[in-house]
Amino acid sequence: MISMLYPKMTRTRKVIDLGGMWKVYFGFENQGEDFSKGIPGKDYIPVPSSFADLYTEKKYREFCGDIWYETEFVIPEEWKGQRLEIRFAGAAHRATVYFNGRQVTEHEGGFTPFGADVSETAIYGEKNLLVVKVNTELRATSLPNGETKQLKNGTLMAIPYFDFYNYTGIQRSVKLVVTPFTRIADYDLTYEITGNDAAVNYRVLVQNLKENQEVELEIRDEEDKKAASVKGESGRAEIANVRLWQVRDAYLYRFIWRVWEDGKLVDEYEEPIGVRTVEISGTDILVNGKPVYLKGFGRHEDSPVNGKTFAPCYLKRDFELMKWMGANSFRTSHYPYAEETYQEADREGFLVIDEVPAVGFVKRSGMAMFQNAGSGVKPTSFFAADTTQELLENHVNVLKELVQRDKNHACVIAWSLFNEPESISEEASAYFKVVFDKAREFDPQKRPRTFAMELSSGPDAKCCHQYCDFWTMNRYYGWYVKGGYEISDAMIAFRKEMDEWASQDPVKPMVFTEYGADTLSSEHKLPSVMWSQEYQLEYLELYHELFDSYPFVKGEQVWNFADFQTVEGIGRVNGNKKGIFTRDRQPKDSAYLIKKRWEELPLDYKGGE
Ligand code: GCB
Repeated sequence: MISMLYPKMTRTRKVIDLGGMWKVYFGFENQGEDFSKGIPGKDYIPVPSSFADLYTEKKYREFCGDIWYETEFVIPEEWKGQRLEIRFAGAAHRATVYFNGRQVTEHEGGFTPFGADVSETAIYGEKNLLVVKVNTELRATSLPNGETKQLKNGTLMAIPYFDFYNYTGIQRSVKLVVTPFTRIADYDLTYEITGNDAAVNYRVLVQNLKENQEVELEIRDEEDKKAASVKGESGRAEIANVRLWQVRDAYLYRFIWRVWEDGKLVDEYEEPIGVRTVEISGTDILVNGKPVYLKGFGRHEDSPVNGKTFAPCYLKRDFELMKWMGANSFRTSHYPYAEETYQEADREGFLVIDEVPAVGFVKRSGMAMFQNAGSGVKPTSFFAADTTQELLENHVNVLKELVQRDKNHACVIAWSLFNEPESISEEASAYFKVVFDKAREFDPQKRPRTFAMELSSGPDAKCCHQYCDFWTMNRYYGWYVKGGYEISDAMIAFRKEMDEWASQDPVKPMVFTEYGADTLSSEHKLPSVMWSQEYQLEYLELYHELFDSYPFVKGEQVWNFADFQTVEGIGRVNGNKKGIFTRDRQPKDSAYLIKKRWEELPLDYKGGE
């Protein structure tokens, strides 16, 4: 098993970043050939990167199929006897890894880490060859969901059932992690807060732990004072006068795990950890027992030229902009983000709804996808396919990897298990039950679970929203449904729907995870027309009025933080333009409107109502 812990240098561990320019080979004519012992050609590409926007020819941008990557490096003789792991933070959508010509692992899913123990396959004191085959196809069994078709000229083309661009490749870091064979591989934390004190219940997994070895947890505060110290593979650490992690007021303790043998340090690992609780009570979302109102965004990992490459400058800029807006939360729409995003959210006190890449579970592409929200057509057949069982296995697996990776982050307050799936058939219900139960089973902190519901998952569609601990809504009344001059009718329909939600038993907290209008930053028009900045402002004001009039609405995450790349077609003008910021992160007029509102809304807005 590889460890999902973020790779860190400590007194007992080394981490070597293998990123840089790697040789690459796009199998235009040679799909299916085996290059595991070395790849042809002379083309080099940055790792990590999304390849799509790097080249000048369309055949690269739209490439679909197998891409081969290769790099080589020397492993020093003195590392013999230690455990060597090659760790990929994410390669989309599936990868096969070969080390010195031998297959060492394969992985399905583009947004969670995987890797292999290569201690045995390594050649010490000499050059080692790392080859990776990445397959970029979308499939009926893949998360995200889609299909791959063959054009008449033989070329493969990915057809996503979602609108964000299908950026692929080795998009996140690749690291060589050197640890002792006895190593800290995983740990779980849960908290009980009583008065000024906190009890931390923990369980740590140490691989190859010997009988004469002892495990220790030491907790130090931000002033580097010891807050607690306990021994054993599981137990309870008491922190007196605890300083809790609060929304936009983060406090992080250092949790240091050690393995000792006869007074000698065997392994050491540490992470900054925020102590906090999360629960749902009536129509409130409680953090540390107090109601919170979510203000923020649905986002994407998307930026010019980078595509979905993890881009640290955009990470920093995005957090600065979110803080400037008065935001306190976001959803990782529509897939697990790079690990560094959650680390930053922990430091900045942001609340994160962490989403599984279960998007496109309606089997619609192109214009049909955009028009759906207003069509009133209820999709019912998605989960009745022959491929459903395999899809479910992949879904549960990626969910397991996600929870394992992110479970100790204070910022993660909920799991979003799907985005806009078909949710009204019996088959859907059976499928949802498994996924929701698994989320509960995997998460030691038992965080609230939800799925982002599109219009056909309305209050009448009882079969799936019953599984949610809180409701999350994606709504486009006034955009896909009766846009422009008809928006007054759209808002009447919207209020009718809201009244039906208000009469559910029980009523649960509702967070709007999407609402927005495509807006070209170049367009002004008085009076407004759709796509103008004025229309986005009018649309948002109507939504704010509606949110304010329903006490159980406990959050608003506008779609989208920034304009982002989509597939080409008549429904999108070189990208989705619902951003409050442009793709290069400059504000549209709407940013000032929302900023004013969010700066005024108290954190406990409508708490207890
Ligand atoms: C949605 C999807 C999101 C799209 C958005 C839109 O409902 O969840 O991925 O980008 O609508 O703008 O159409």
